[in-house]
Amino acid sequence: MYKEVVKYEKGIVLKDVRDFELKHIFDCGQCFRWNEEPDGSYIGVASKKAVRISKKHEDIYIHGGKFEDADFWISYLDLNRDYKKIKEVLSKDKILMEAIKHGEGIRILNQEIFETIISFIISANNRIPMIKRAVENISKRFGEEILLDNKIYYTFPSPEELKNATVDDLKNCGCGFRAEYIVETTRQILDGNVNLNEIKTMPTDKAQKELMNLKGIGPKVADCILLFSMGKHDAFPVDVWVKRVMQHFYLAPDVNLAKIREYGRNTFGEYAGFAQQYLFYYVRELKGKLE
Ligand code: 8HG
Repeated sequence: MYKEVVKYEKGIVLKDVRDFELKHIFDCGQCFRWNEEPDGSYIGVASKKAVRISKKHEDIYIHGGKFEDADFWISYLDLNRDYKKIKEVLSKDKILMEAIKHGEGIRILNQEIFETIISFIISANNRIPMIKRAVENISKRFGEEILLDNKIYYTFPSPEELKNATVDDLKNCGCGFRAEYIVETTRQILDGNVNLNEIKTMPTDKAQKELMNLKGIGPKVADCILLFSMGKHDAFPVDVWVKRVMQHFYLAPDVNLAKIREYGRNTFGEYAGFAQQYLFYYVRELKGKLE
């Protein structure tokens, strides 16, 4: 929800945006290419565009953003969605009410599919700073240079650009044992034996199964891809953090991942993905305090 887009000398402004906090959006775990600057703005690269985003009152400044890309940013930042309504519905649950207080400005970004696939393959058994480093290294090595304020940034490579990357190259980027999965998955996508655009149109459970035909993609990584790049807001990715919070507040301690996923999807329905994100951000803050 935004009122209008206007130009200013350095980019564009999206006026009167509600339910939007930079820190909540860019540091809630859904993305790996946004970094906070000393003044509280965030610089990032999305779909071959480098920008610096800041917020003043209710206005979002996209420094380096082109007017003709306004629709891209509105979609990327999910500004056409009414998060007030989502939060009202989810706040009926007491735990979520707390989680939402903590991350009230979260929005689920609409990210590029291939980048999200590779990033979440790297996320398996990994920590966020290490994931960010590996994704950055891959971009430096295989992406294209772009400039913002005379500084060089790098786009995330397309499948074609990543085609010639070897297992050793990717290990050197910090991907570890996941390097082989990335080489194989890139090949599978280029061969066309997995059609990502078709998967995007499938219902969530079927789409999850299809994505799991790609090397290095299990149920949880698939759910992240569905939620963060395919608009499947009923996906409920269960990693160790979400598992912990669900077992602590909602379920028995011995319930397995598949059951937690099912419970999350049944309880939160079309908003399961949003619920998951508020919980993920909240529980990482609570950390050791749960046990
Ligand atoms: O946004 C995320 N949701 C969930 N459920 N898991 C995530 C997100 N982001 C993210 O990095 N992870 C996973 O959490 C990847 C990795 O296994 C771990 C990092 O702490």
